[in-house]
Amino acid sequence: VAQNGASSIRLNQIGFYPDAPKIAIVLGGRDSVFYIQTPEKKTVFSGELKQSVKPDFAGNKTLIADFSSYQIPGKYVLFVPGIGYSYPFEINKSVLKSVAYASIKAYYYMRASIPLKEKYAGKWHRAEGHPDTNVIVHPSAATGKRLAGTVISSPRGWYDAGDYNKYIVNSGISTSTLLSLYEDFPAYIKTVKLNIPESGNHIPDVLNEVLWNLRWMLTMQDPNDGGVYHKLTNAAFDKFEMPDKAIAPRYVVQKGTAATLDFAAVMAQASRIFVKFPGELPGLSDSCISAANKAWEWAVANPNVIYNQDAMNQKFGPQITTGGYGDWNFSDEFIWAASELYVTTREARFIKDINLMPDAKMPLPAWNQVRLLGYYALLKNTRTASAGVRKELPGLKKRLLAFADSLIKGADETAYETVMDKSTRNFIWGSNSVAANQGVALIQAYMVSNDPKYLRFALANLDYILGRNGTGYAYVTGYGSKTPMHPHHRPSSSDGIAEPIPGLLAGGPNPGMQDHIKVPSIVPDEAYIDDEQAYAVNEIAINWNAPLAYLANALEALQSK
Ligand code: G3I
Ligand code: 9MR
Repeated sequence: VAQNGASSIRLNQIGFYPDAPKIAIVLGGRDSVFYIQTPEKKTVFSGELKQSVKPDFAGNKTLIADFSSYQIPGKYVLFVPGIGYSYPFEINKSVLKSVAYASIKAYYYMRASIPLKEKYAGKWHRAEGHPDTNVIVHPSAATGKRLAGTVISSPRGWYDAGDYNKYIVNSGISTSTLLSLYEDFPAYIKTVKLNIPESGNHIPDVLNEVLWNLRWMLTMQDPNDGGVYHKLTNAAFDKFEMPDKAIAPRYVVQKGTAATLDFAAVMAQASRIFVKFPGELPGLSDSCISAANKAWEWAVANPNVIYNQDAMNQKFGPQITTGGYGDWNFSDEFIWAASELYVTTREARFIKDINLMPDAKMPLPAWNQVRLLGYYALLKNTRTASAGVRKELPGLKKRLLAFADSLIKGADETAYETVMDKSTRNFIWGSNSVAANQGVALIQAYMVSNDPKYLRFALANLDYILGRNGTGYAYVTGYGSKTPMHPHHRPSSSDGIAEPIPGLLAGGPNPGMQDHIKVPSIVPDEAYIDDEQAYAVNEIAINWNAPLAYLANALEALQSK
Protein backbone atom coordinates (compact mmCIF):
# COMPACT_ATOMS: atom_id res chain seq x y z
CA VAL A 1 0.00 0.00 0.00
CA ALA A 2 1.36 3.41 -0.91
CA GLN A 3 1.79 5.38 2.34
CA ASN A 4 2.75 8.98 1.89
CA GLY A 5 4.04 8.64 -1.61
CA ALA A 6 5.85 11.52 -3.16
CA SER A 7 5.95 13.71 -0.06
CA SER A 8 8.00 11.03 1.75
CA ILE A 9 10.59 10.80 -0.99
CA ARG A 10 12.76 13.89 -0.92
CA LEU A 11 14.74 14.54 -4.05
CA ASN A 12 15.65 17.26 -6.52
CA GLN A 13 12.33 17.56 -8.36
CA ILE A 14 13.95 18.92 -11.49
CA GLY A 15 16.63 16.28 -11.89
CA PHE A 16 20.25 15.28 -12.21
CA TYR A 17 23.27 15.50 -14.46
CA PRO A 18 24.15 12.07 -15.89
CA ASP A 19 27.54 11.80 -14.22
CA ALA A 20 26.62 13.57 -10.98
CA PRO A 21 25.66 12.06 -7.62
CA LYS A 22 21.93 11.22 -7.46
CA ILE A 23 20.29 10.59 -4.15
CA ALA A 24 16.84 10.67 -2.63
CA ILE A 25 15.99 10.60 1.06
CA VAL A 26 13.13 8.31 2.08
CA LEU A 27 11.11 9.02 5.22
CA GLY A 28 9.42 6.28 7.19
CA GLY A 29 10.36 3.46 4.86
CA ARG A 30 11.06 -0.06 6.04
CA ASP A 31 11.71 -1.83 2.81
CA SER A 32 15.21 -2.38 1.61
CA VAL A 33 14.88 -1.82 -2.11
CA PHE A 34 14.01 1.02 -4.44
CA TYR A 35 13.46 1.18 -8.17
CA ILE A 36 14.04 3.78 -10.84
CA GLN A 37 11.25 3.51 -13.41
CA THR A 38 10.20 5.19 -16.62
CA PRO A 39 6.88 7.10 -16.69
CA GLU A 40 5.39 3.84 -18.03
CA LYS A 41 6.58 2.12 -14.82
CA LYS A 42 9.23 0.05 -16.51
CA THR A 43 12.10 -0.61 -14.09
CA VAL A 44 15.48 0.52 -15.39
CA PHE A 45 17.49 0.36 -12.17
CA SER A 46 17.13 -1.02 -8.68
CA GLY A 47 19.17 -0.47 -5.56
CA GLU A 48 19.31 -0.99 -1.85
CA LEU A 49 18.06 1.60 0.60
CA LYS A 50 20.65 2.46 3.22
CA GLN A 51 20.12 3.84 6.68
CA SER A 52 21.47 7.37 7.05
CA VAL A 53 24.23 7.82 9.63
CA LYS A 54 22.25 10.34 11.66
CA PRO A 55 18.49 10.93 12.05
CA ASP A 56 16.90 14.07 10.63
CA PHE A 57 16.61 17.23 12.76
CA ALA A 58 13.32 15.99 14.21
CA GLY A 59 15.05 12.80 15.35
CA ASN A 60 13.53 10.44 12.78
CA LYS A 61 15.57 7.84 10.98
CA THR A 62 15.77 8.21 7.24
CA LEU A 63 16.87 6.01 4.35
CA ILE A 64 19.03 6.92 1.40
CA ALA A 65 18.38 5.82 -2.16
CA ASP A 66 21.60 6.27 -4.11
CA PHE A 67 21.27 5.82 -7.86
CA SER A 68 24.35 7.78 -8.89
CA SER A 69 25.57 4.91 -11.07
CA TYR A 70 22.47 5.13 -13.27
CA GLN A 71 23.41 7.63 -15.97
CA ILE A 72 21.05 7.22 -18.91
CA PRO A 73 19.23 10.43 -19.86
CA GLY A 74 15.45 10.33 -19.66
CA LYS A 75 12.37 10.96 -17.53
CA TYR A 76 11.88 8.88 -14.43
CA VAL A 77 10.20 8.29 -11.09
CA LEU A 78 11.61 6.57 -8.04
CA PHE A 79 9.48 3.83 -6.52
CA VAL A 80 9.72 2.49 -2.99
CA PRO A 81 7.44 -0.43 -2.14
CA GLY A 82 5.24 0.48 0.81
CA ILE A 83 5.82 4.22 0.25
CA GLY A 84 4.93 4.88 -3.35
CA TYR A 85 6.22 6.97 -6.23
CA SER A 86 8.35 10.07 -6.06
CA TYR A 87 7.64 13.22 -8.02
CA PRO A 88 8.97 12.87 -11.57
CA PHE A 89 12.50 13.99 -12.42
CA GLU A 90 14.87 13.96 -15.36
CA ILE A 91 18.41 12.95 -16.01
CA ASN A 92 20.13 14.95 -18.72
CA LYS A 93 23.15 17.07 -19.52
CA SER A 94 21.52 20.47 -19.13
CA VAL A 95 18.82 19.51 -16.69
CA LEU A 96 19.16 22.64 -14.54
CA LYS A 97 19.30 25.09 -17.40
CA SER A 98 15.64 26.13 -17.30
CA VAL A 99 15.61 26.83 -13.56
CA ALA A 100 19.01 28.52 -13.85
CA TYR A 101 17.73 30.88 -16.56
CA ALA A 102 14.46 31.48 -14.71
CA SER A 103 16.34 32.59 -11.61
CA ILE A 104 17.81 35.45 -13.66
CA LYS A 105 14.68 36.19 -15.70
CA ALA A 106 13.00 36.70 -12.31
CA TYR A 107 14.75 40.10 -12.14
CA TYR A 108 12.94 41.24 -15.27
CA TYR A 109 9.64 40.56 -13.49
CA MET A 110 10.89 42.67 -10.56
CA ARG A 111 11.53 45.76 -12.70
CA ALA A 112 10.10 49.09 -11.65
CA SER A 113 9.28 51.87 -14.15
CA ILE A 114 8.47 49.74 -17.19
CA PRO A 115 5.40 47.87 -18.42
CA LEU A 116 6.03 44.12 -18.73
CA LYS A 117 4.87 43.21 -22.21
CA GLU A 118 3.27 39.87 -22.98
CA LYS A 119 6.00 39.14 -25.51
CA TYR A 120 8.51 38.93 -22.64
CA ALA A 121 6.38 38.34 -19.56
CA GLY A 122 3.83 35.87 -20.97
CA LYS A 123 0.71 35.62 -18.87
CA TRP A 124 2.34 37.72 -16.16
CA HIS A 125 2.37 40.83 -18.36
CA ARG A 126 1.41 43.95 -16.43
CA ALA A 127 1.27 47.73 -16.52
CA GLU A 128 4.19 49.93 -15.54
CA GLY A 129 4.59 50.56 -11.83
CA HIS A 130 6.50 53.28 -10.00
CA PRO A 131 7.92 55.62 -12.64
CA ASP A 132 9.91 57.23 -9.81
CA THR A 133 10.45 60.41 -11.76
CA ASN A 134 9.07 62.56 -8.92
CA VAL A 135 10.85 61.39 -5.83
CA ILE A 136 10.92 63.64 -2.78
CA VAL A 137 14.09 64.32 -0.82
CA HIS A 138 13.07 63.38 2.73
CA PRO A 139 14.13 65.86 5.45
CA SER A 140 16.61 63.24 6.71
CA ALA A 141 18.38 63.43 3.36
CA ALA A 142 18.47 67.20 2.95
CA THR A 143 21.73 68.99 2.23
CA GLY A 144 22.50 72.55 1.23
CA LYS A 145 21.94 71.99 -2.46
CA ARG A 146 19.12 69.48 -2.14
CA LEU A 147 16.76 70.88 0.46
CA ALA A 148 13.97 68.79 1.95
CA GLY A 149 11.15 68.54 -0.55
CA THR A 150 13.38 68.83 -3.60
CA VAL A 151 12.08 66.52 -6.32
CA ILE A 152 14.53 64.24 -8.07
CA SER A 153 14.19 61.59 -10.74
CA SER A 154 15.28 58.08 -9.80
CA PRO A 155 13.60 55.65 -12.20
CA ARG A 156 14.26 51.97 -12.99
CA GLY A 157 15.73 49.42 -10.60
CA TRP A 158 14.30 46.21 -9.23
CA TYR A 159 11.70 45.98 -6.49
CA ASP A 160 13.41 44.57 -3.44
CA ALA A 161 11.15 41.68 -2.59
CA GLY A 162 7.46 41.18 -1.87
CA ASP A 163 7.36 44.97 -1.38
CA TYR A 164 7.86 47.76 -3.93
CA ASN A 165 10.71 49.67 -2.33
CA LYS A 166 14.27 49.94 -3.59
CA TYR A 167 17.07 49.61 -1.06
CA ILE A 168 20.69 50.30 -2.04
CA VAL A 169 22.27 47.91 0.46
CA ASN A 170 20.28 44.93 -0.73
CA SER A 171 20.32 45.93 -4.35
CA GLY A 172 24.07 46.32 -4.29
CA ILE A 173 24.93 42.76 -3.27
CA SER A 174 22.36 41.38 -5.72
CA THR A 175 23.77 43.39 -8.60
CA SER A 176 27.33 42.43 -7.72
CA THR A 177 26.51 38.73 -7.55
CA LEU A 178 25.03 38.84 -11.05
CA LEU A 179 28.04 40.81 -12.29
CA SER A 180 30.29 38.15 -10.75
CA LEU A 181 28.39 35.47 -12.60
CA TYR A 182 29.37 37.20 -15.82
CA GLU A 183 32.90 37.88 -14.64
CA ASP A 184 33.48 34.25 -13.67
CA PHE A 185 31.76 32.52 -16.59
CA PRO A 186 31.73 34.99 -19.52
CA ALA A 187 31.57 32.40 -22.30
CA TYR A 188 28.62 30.62 -20.76
CA ILE A 189 26.82 33.83 -19.82
CA LYS A 190 27.00 35.03 -23.42
CA THR A 191 24.84 32.02 -24.34
CA VAL A 192 22.16 32.79 -21.74
CA LYS A 193 19.11 34.18 -23.58
CA LEU A 194 16.40 35.68 -21.40
CA ASN A 195 13.86 37.14 -23.86
CA ILE A 196 13.86 40.62 -22.33
CA PRO A 197 13.30 43.93 -24.18
CA GLU A 198 17.04 44.52 -24.71
CA SER A 199 17.74 41.01 -26.05
CA GLY A 200 19.74 41.02 -29.26
CA ASN A 201 21.57 44.30 -28.61
CA HIS A 202 25.09 42.76 -28.53
CA ILE A 203 25.27 42.90 -24.76
CA PRO A 204 24.79 39.61 -22.87
CA ASP A 205 21.26 39.46 -21.44
CA VAL A 206 22.50 39.02 -17.89
CA LEU A 207 24.31 42.35 -18.21
CA ASN A 208 21.27 43.92 -19.87
CA GLU A 209 19.26 42.95 -16.81
CA VAL A 210 21.96 44.23 -14.45
CA LEU A 211 21.93 47.57 -16.29
CA TRP A 212 18.29 48.10 -15.35
CA ASN A 213 19.30 48.25 -11.72
CA LEU A 214 22.74 49.79 -12.13
CA ARG A 215 21.28 52.84 -13.87
CA TRP A 216 18.88 53.29 -11.00
CA MET A 217 21.68 52.97 -8.48
CA LEU A 218 23.62 55.75 -10.21
CA THR A 219 20.70 58.13 -9.58
CA MET A 220 20.88 57.43 -5.84
CA GLN A 221 24.14 59.29 -5.40
CA ASP A 222 23.90 62.90 -4.31
CA PRO A 223 25.95 64.62 -7.03
CA ASN A 224 26.88 67.39 -4.62
CA ASP A 225 28.87 65.30 -2.19
CA GLY A 226 29.05 61.68 -3.41
CA GLY A 227 27.03 60.20 -0.55
CA VAL A 228 24.37 57.64 -1.41
CA TYR A 229 20.80 57.56 -0.12
CA HIS A 230 19.98 54.43 1.86
CA LYS A 231 16.75 53.72 -0.01
CA LEU A 232 13.98 54.95 -2.25
CA THR A 233 10.77 54.15 -0.46
CA ASN A 234 7.17 54.80 0.44
CA ALA A 235 6.55 56.01 3.96
CA ALA A 236 4.77 52.70 4.73
CA PHE A 237 4.48 49.31 2.99
CA ASP A 238 1.84 49.23 0.23
CA LYS A 239 -1.14 46.98 0.57
CA PHE A 240 -1.35 43.91 -1.61
CA GLU A 241 -2.08 45.49 -4.99
CA MET A 242 -0.52 45.63 -8.44
CA PRO A 243 2.42 48.04 -8.82
CA ASP A 244 0.56 50.51 -11.06
CA LYS A 245 -2.10 50.87 -8.35
CA ALA A 246 0.48 51.63 -5.67
CA ILE A 247 0.92 55.36 -6.05
CA ALA A 248 1.89 56.59 -2.58
CA PRO A 249 4.57 59.33 -2.51
CA ARG A 250 8.13 58.11 -2.80
CA TYR A 251 11.15 59.43 -0.89
CA VAL A 252 14.88 59.11 -0.84
CA VAL A 253 16.03 59.02 2.76
CA GLN A 254 19.23 59.64 4.70
CA LYS A 255 22.63 58.85 3.22
CA GLY A 256 24.64 56.23 5.04
CA THR A 257 28.06 54.63 5.16
CA ALA A 258 26.81 51.12 4.32
CA ALA A 259 24.82 52.22 1.27
CA THR A 260 27.65 54.46 0.06
CA LEU A 261 30.32 51.75 0.36
CA ASP A 262 28.15 49.05 -1.20
CA PHE A 263 27.47 51.46 -4.04
CA ALA A 264 31.20 52.11 -4.42
CA ALA A 265 31.92 48.39 -4.59
CA VAL A 266 29.28 47.71 -7.23
CA MET A 267 30.27 50.70 -9.36
CA ALA A 268 33.94 49.73 -9.24
CA GLN A 269 33.10 46.19 -10.33
CA ALA A 270 30.70 47.42 -13.02
CA SER A 271 33.37 49.75 -14.35
CA ARG A 272 35.83 46.96 -15.10
CA ILE A 273 33.11 44.84 -16.70
CA PHE A 274 31.46 47.48 -18.89
CA VAL A 275 34.80 48.84 -20.09
CA LYS A 276 34.66 45.89 -22.50
CA PHE A 277 31.60 47.33 -24.24
CA PRO A 278 32.81 50.79 -25.35
CA GLY A 279 30.80 50.72 -28.58
CA GLU A 280 27.50 49.71 -26.99
CA LEU A 281 27.86 51.63 -23.74
CA PRO A 282 30.09 54.64 -24.40
CA GLY A 283 31.20 56.38 -21.23
CA LEU A 284 29.44 54.05 -18.84
CA SER A 285 32.58 52.51 -17.43
CA ASP A 286 34.05 55.96 -16.75
CA SER A 287 30.86 57.14 -15.10
CA CYS A 288 30.87 54.08 -12.87
CA ILE A 289 34.44 54.49 -11.67
CA SER A 290 34.05 58.17 -11.05
CA ALA A 291 30.85 57.51 -9.08
CA ALA A 292 32.71 54.82 -7.13
CA ASN A 293 35.58 57.18 -6.32
CA LYS A 294 33.25 59.92 -5.13
CA ALA A 295 31.32 57.47 -2.98
CA TRP A 296 34.56 56.17 -1.48
CA GLU A 297 35.65 59.70 -0.60
CA TRP A 298 32.33 60.39 1.09
CA ALA A 299 32.62 57.19 3.11
CA VAL A 300 36.18 57.94 4.17
CA ALA A 301 35.00 61.35 5.37
CA ASN A 302 31.84 59.86 6.94
CA PRO A 303 32.99 56.44 8.15
CA ASN A 304 30.30 55.82 10.71
CA VAL A 305 26.92 57.07 9.51
CA ILE A 306 24.45 54.43 10.62
CA TYR A 307 21.02 54.13 9.03
CA ASN A 308 19.01 53.95 12.24
CA GLN A 309 15.40 54.26 11.15
CA ASP A 310 13.98 54.66 14.64
CA ALA A 311 16.38 57.46 15.48
CA MET A 312 15.68 59.09 12.13
CA ASN A 313 11.93 58.96 12.75
CA GLN A 314 12.39 60.76 16.06
CA LYS A 315 13.94 63.71 14.28
CA PHE A 316 12.18 63.86 10.93
CA GLY A 317 8.83 63.23 9.32
CA PRO A 318 7.04 61.72 7.59
CA GLN A 319 7.78 58.57 9.54
CA ILE A 320 9.36 55.85 7.41
CA THR A 321 8.34 52.31 8.39
CA THR A 322 9.49 50.18 5.46
CA GLY A 323 12.45 47.75 5.59
CA GLY A 324 15.33 49.04 7.69
CA TYR A 325 18.36 47.13 6.45
CA GLY A 326 20.19 48.95 9.22
CA ASP A 327 23.73 47.82 9.80
CA TRP A 328 25.87 49.02 12.68
CA ASN A 329 29.25 47.75 11.58
CA PHE A 330 31.03 48.96 8.45
CA SER A 331 34.36 47.15 8.62
CA ASP A 332 33.14 44.58 6.09
CA GLU A 333 31.71 47.24 3.77
CA PHE A 334 35.11 48.98 3.79
CA ILE A 335 36.80 45.67 2.92
CA TRP A 336 34.44 45.00 0.03
CA ALA A 337 34.56 48.50 -1.47
CA ALA A 338 38.33 48.75 -1.07
CA SER A 339 38.84 45.35 -2.70
CA GLU A 340 36.68 46.15 -5.72
CA LEU A 341 38.22 49.60 -6.16
CA TYR A 342 41.67 48.14 -5.84
CA VAL A 343 41.04 45.34 -8.36
CA THR A 344 39.63 47.80 -10.89
CA THR A 345 42.12 50.65 -10.49
CA ARG A 346 45.16 48.73 -9.18
CA GLU A 347 45.75 51.66 -6.85
CA ALA A 348 47.18 50.41 -3.56
CA ARG A 349 45.86 53.46 -1.69
CA PHE A 350 42.42 51.88 -1.40
CA ILE A 351 43.60 49.01 0.74
CA LYS A 352 46.41 50.81 2.49
CA ASP A 353 44.47 52.43 5.29
CA ILE A 354 41.87 49.81 6.00
CA ASN A 355 42.09 46.60 7.94
CA LEU A 356 41.80 44.22 4.99
CA MET A 357 42.38 40.98 6.93
CA PRO A 358 41.28 41.72 10.50
CA ASP A 359 41.05 38.04 11.49
CA ALA A 360 40.70 34.58 10.01
CA LYS A 361 36.90 34.63 9.84
CA MET A 362 35.08 34.07 6.55
CA PRO A 363 31.49 35.10 7.28
CA LEU A 364 28.94 34.02 4.68
CA PRO A 365 27.68 36.94 2.57
CA ALA A 366 24.38 38.62 3.51
CA TRP A 367 22.99 42.16 3.20
CA ASN A 368 24.74 43.16 6.44
CA GLN A 369 27.92 41.14 5.86
CA VAL A 370 29.85 41.70 2.65
CA ARG A 371 33.40 40.90 3.65
CA LEU A 372 33.62 37.68 1.63
CA LEU A 373 32.49 39.48 -1.51
CA GLY A 374 35.70 41.51 -1.27
CA TYR A 375 37.79 38.39 -0.81
CA TYR A 376 36.13 36.67 -3.77
CA ALA A 377 37.07 39.68 -5.89
CA LEU A 378 40.69 39.62 -4.72
CA LEU A 379 41.04 35.86 -5.18
CA LYS A 380 39.83 35.81 -8.74
CA ASN A 381 41.75 38.84 -9.90
CA THR A 382 45.19 37.78 -8.73
CA ARG A 383 46.81 38.94 -11.94
CA THR A 384 46.09 42.54 -11.12
CA ALA A 385 47.42 42.31 -7.58
CA SER A 386 50.34 44.42 -6.47
CA ALA A 387 53.22 42.84 -4.55
CA GLY A 388 51.71 43.83 -1.21
CA VAL A 389 48.42 42.13 -1.85
CA ARG A 390 49.97 39.23 -3.71
CA LYS A 391 51.69 38.11 -0.57
CA GLU A 392 48.35 37.98 1.25
CA LEU A 393 46.68 35.81 -1.37
CA PRO A 394 48.00 32.34 -0.44
CA GLY A 395 46.80 32.94 3.11
CA LEU A 396 43.42 34.11 1.87
CA LYS A 397 43.09 31.08 -0.39
CA LYS A 398 43.94 28.81 2.53
CA ARG A 399 41.28 30.47 4.64
CA LEU A 400 38.66 30.12 1.93
CA LEU A 401 39.45 26.41 1.63
CA ALA A 402 39.43 25.98 5.40
CA PHE A 403 36.02 27.66 5.44
CA ALA A 404 34.76 25.39 2.65
CA ASP A 405 36.12 22.37 4.55
CA SER A 406 34.29 23.48 7.67
CA LEU A 407 31.07 23.70 5.66
CA ILE A 408 31.32 20.21 4.24
CA LYS A 409 32.61 18.59 7.43
CA GLY A 410 30.05 16.04 8.57
CA ALA A 411 27.64 16.87 5.72
CA ASP A 412 27.72 13.28 4.51
CA GLU A 413 26.42 12.20 7.87
CA THR A 414 23.38 14.47 8.01
CA ALA A 415 20.03 13.00 7.01
CA TYR A 416 19.83 14.99 3.79
CA GLU A 417 23.57 14.89 3.05
CA THR A 418 23.91 18.64 2.58
CA VAL A 419 25.89 21.34 4.36
CA MET A 420 22.66 22.87 5.75
CA ASP A 421 23.25 21.44 9.20
CA LYS A 422 21.08 22.11 12.22
CA SER A 423 22.99 25.20 13.33
CA THR A 424 20.66 28.11 14.14
CA ARG A 425 22.97 30.24 12.03
CA ASN A 426 21.51 28.46 8.99
CA PHE A 427 17.78 28.62 9.62
CA ILE A 428 17.25 32.36 9.79
CA TRP A 429 14.98 34.71 7.81
CA GLY A 430 15.94 33.90 4.21
CA SER A 431 17.53 30.53 5.08
CA ASN A 432 17.32 29.36 1.49
CA SER A 433 19.75 32.14 0.61
CA VAL A 434 22.10 30.75 3.23
CA ALA A 435 21.97 27.42 1.37
CA ALA A 436 22.58 29.24 -1.92
CA ASN A 437 25.43 31.34 -0.50
CA GLN A 438 27.10 28.24 0.93
CA GLY A 439 26.88 26.82 -2.58
CA VAL A 440 28.50 29.96 -4.00
CA ALA A 441 31.32 29.75 -1.44
CA LEU A 442 31.89 26.12 -2.39
CA ILE A 443 32.06 27.07 -6.07
CA GLN A 444 34.71 29.70 -5.20
CA ALA A 445 36.62 27.01 -3.29
CA TYR A 446 36.38 24.71 -6.30
CA MET A 447 37.67 27.43 -8.62
CA VAL A 448 40.78 28.13 -6.56
CA SER A 449 41.52 24.43 -5.89
CA ASN A 450 39.99 22.33 -8.68
CA ASP A 451 38.94 19.86 -6.00
CA PRO A 452 35.67 18.24 -7.15
CA LYS A 453 34.47 17.58 -3.60
CA TYR A 454 33.53 21.25 -3.31
CA LEU A 455 31.52 21.07 -6.49
CA ARG A 456 29.73 17.98 -5.24
CA PHE A 457 28.50 19.75 -2.14
CA ALA A 458 27.61 22.91 -4.07
CA LEU A 459 25.35 20.74 -6.21
CA ALA A 460 23.98 19.05 -3.08
CA ASN A 461 22.83 22.46 -1.83
CA LEU A 462 20.99 23.05 -5.09
CA ASP A 463 19.40 19.61 -4.59
CA TYR A 464 18.42 20.90 -1.14
CA ILE A 465 16.77 24.00 -2.61
CA LEU A 466 14.96 21.91 -5.22
CA GLY A 467 13.44 19.35 -2.87
CA ARG A 468 15.94 17.24 -0.93
CA ASN A 469 15.11 18.89 2.36
CA GLY A 470 13.04 18.84 5.52
CA THR A 471 9.77 20.01 3.94
CA GLY A 472 9.95 18.41 0.52
CA TYR A 473 9.35 21.75 -1.20
CA ALA A 474 11.18 22.74 -4.35
CA TYR A 475 11.52 26.35 -3.23
CA VAL A 476 11.80 28.10 -6.61
CA THR A 477 8.38 29.20 -7.88
CA GLY A 478 7.24 27.44 -11.03
CA TYR A 479 9.82 24.66 -10.80
CA GLY A 480 9.22 21.19 -9.42
CA SER A 481 6.00 19.43 -8.42
CA LYS A 482 5.61 20.68 -4.86
CA THR A 483 6.53 24.34 -5.08
CA PRO A 484 5.35 27.57 -3.37
CA MET A 485 2.05 28.81 -4.77
CA HIS A 486 1.45 31.68 -2.33
CA PRO A 487 4.67 33.66 -1.88
CA HIS A 488 4.54 36.95 0.03
CA HIS A 489 4.87 38.90 -3.22
CA ARG A 490 2.44 41.64 -4.12
CA PRO A 491 2.26 41.10 -7.92
CA SER A 492 1.97 37.30 -7.59
CA SER A 493 -0.85 37.82 -5.16
CA SER A 494 -2.73 40.54 -7.05
CA ASP A 495 -2.47 39.62 -10.72
CA GLY A 496 -5.36 37.16 -10.77
CA ILE A 497 -3.14 34.40 -12.12
CA ALA A 498 -2.98 31.20 -10.09
CA GLU A 499 0.70 30.55 -10.68
CA PRO A 500 3.09 32.92 -8.95
CA ILE A 501 5.66 34.74 -11.01
CA PRO A 502 8.26 32.08 -11.87
CA GLY A 503 11.90 31.75 -10.88
CA LEU A 504 11.62 33.31 -7.41
CA LEU A 505 13.27 31.72 -4.39
CA ALA A 506 11.10 31.60 -1.25
CA GLY A 507 12.84 32.68 1.95
CA GLY A 508 12.59 29.21 3.44
CA PRO A 509 12.45 27.56 6.86
CA ASN A 510 12.87 29.91 9.82
CA PRO A 511 11.40 29.07 13.22
CA GLY A 512 11.44 32.77 14.25
CA MET A 513 7.81 33.50 13.22
CA GLN A 514 8.51 37.25 13.12
CA ASP A 515 5.34 37.48 10.99
CA HIS A 516 3.21 35.82 13.72
CA ILE A 517 2.07 33.12 11.32
CA LYS A 518 2.32 29.72 12.94
CA VAL A 519 4.54 27.29 11.05
CA PRO A 520 3.57 23.60 11.21
CA SER A 521 6.80 22.66 13.00
CA ILE A 522 9.61 24.54 14.71
CA VAL A 523 12.18 21.90 13.81
CA PRO A 524 14.62 24.25 12.05
CA ASP A 525 14.45 22.78 8.56
CA GLU A 526 10.70 22.15 8.75
CA ALA A 527 9.64 25.62 9.94
CA TYR A 528 8.02 26.70 6.70
CA ILE A 529 4.52 27.36 5.39
CA ASP A 530 3.36 28.26 1.90
CA ASP A 531 1.20 31.11 3.16
CA GLU A 532 1.00 34.55 1.59
CA GLN A 533 0.97 36.28 4.99
CA ALA A 534 4.09 34.47 6.18
CA TYR A 535 6.73 36.95 5.16
CA ALA A 536 9.36 35.52 7.52
CA VAL A 537 9.41 32.23 5.55
CA ASN A 538 7.61 32.80 2.27
CA GLU A 539 8.63 36.19 0.93
CA ILE A 540 10.91 36.39 -2.08
CA ALA A 541 13.82 38.85 -2.40
CA ILE A 542 16.44 39.93 -4.94
CA ASN A 543 19.30 39.20 -2.54
CA TRP A 544 18.07 35.63 -2.15
CA ASN A 545 17.62 35.03 -5.87
CA ALA A 546 21.11 36.29 -6.69
CA PRO A 547 23.12 33.50 -5.00
CA LEU A 548 20.62 31.00 -6.42
CA ALA A 549 21.21 32.44 -9.89
CA TYR A 550 24.96 32.28 -9.35
CA LEU A 551 24.89 28.73 -8.02
CA ALA A 552 22.56 27.24 -10.64
CA ASN A 553 24.24 28.99 -13.56
CA ALA A 554 27.78 28.30 -12.35
CA LEU A 555 26.90 24.61 -12.11
CA GLU A 556 25.45 24.69 -15.63
CA ALA A 557 28.54 26.50 -16.89
CA LEU A 558 30.92 24.03 -15.23
CA GLN A 559 28.84 21.09 -16.43
CA SER A 560 28.82 22.23 -20.05
CA LYS A 561 32.62 22.53 -20.12
O1 G3I B 1 21.76 38.37 13.22
C1 G3I B 1 20.88 37.58 14.00
C2 G3I B 1 21.54 36.26 14.37
O2 G3I B 1 22.66 36.51 15.15
C3 G3I B 1 20.53 35.38 15.09
O3 G3I B 1 21.10 34.10 15.29
C4 G3I B 1 19.28 35.23 14.26
C5 G3I B 1 18.24 34.43 14.99
O4 G3I B 1 16.94 34.73 14.54
O5 G3I B 1 18.75 36.50 13.95
C6 G3I B 1 19.63 37.32 13.22
O6 G3I B 1 19.03 38.54 12.93
C7 G3I B 1 18.05 38.54 11.94
C8 G3I B 1 18.49 39.42 10.80
O7 G3I B 1 17.49 39.47 9.86
C9 G3I B 1 19.77 38.91 10.14
O8 G3I B 1 19.53 37.76 9.40
C10 G3I B 1 16.76 39.05 12.55
O9 G3I B 1 16.28 38.15 13.52
C11 G3I B 1 15.73 39.22 11.47
O10 G3I B 1 14.58 39.87 12.01
C12 G3I B 1 16.28 40.03 10.32
O11 G3I B 1 15.40 39.89 9.28
C13 G3I B 1 15.51 40.78 8.19
C14 G3I B 1 14.12 41.37 7.93
O12 G3I B 1 14.15 42.14 6.76
C15 G3I B 1 13.62 42.23 9.08
O13 G3I B 1 14.42 43.34 9.26
C16 G3I B 1 15.97 39.97 6.98
O14 G3I B 1 17.33 39.59 7.13
C17 G3I B 1 15.82 40.78 5.72
O15 G3I B 1 16.05 39.93 4.61
C18 G3I B 1 14.42 41.38 5.62
O16 G3I B 1 14.38 42.20 4.50
C19 G3I B 1 13.12 42.65 4.06
C20 G3I B 1 13.20 44.17 3.97
O17 G3I B 1 13.33 44.70 5.26
C21 G3I B 1 11.97 44.73 3.26
N1 G3I B 1 11.76 44.09 1.99
C22 G3I B 1 11.59 42.65 2.10
C23 G3I B 1 12.82 42.03 2.70
C24 G3I B 1 12.73 40.51 2.73
O18 G3I B 1 11.90 40.01 3.73
O1 9MR C 1 5.28 43.19 2.97
C1 9MR C 1 6.28 43.52 3.92
C2 9MR C 1 7.52 42.71 3.66
O2 9MR C 1 8.09 43.07 2.43
C3 9MR C 1 8.51 42.87 4.80
O3 9MR C 1 9.55 41.93 4.66
C4 9MR C 1 7.84 42.65 6.13
C5 9MR C 1 8.78 42.89 7.29
O4 9MR C 1 9.27 44.18 7.30
O5 9MR C 1 6.73 43.49 6.26
C6 9MR C 1 5.74 43.28 5.29
O6 9MR C 1 4.70 44.17 5.50
C7 9MR C 1 3.84 43.86 6.58
C8 9MR C 1 4.06 44.85 7.70
O7 9MR C 1 5.35 44.69 8.24
C9 9MR C 1 3.02 44.66 8.77
N1 9MR C 1 1.69 44.76 8.22
C10 9MR C 1 1.43 43.77 7.17
C11 9MR C 1 2.41 43.91 6.05
C12 9MR C 1 2.20 42.79 5.02
O8 9MR C 1 0.99 42.91 4.41
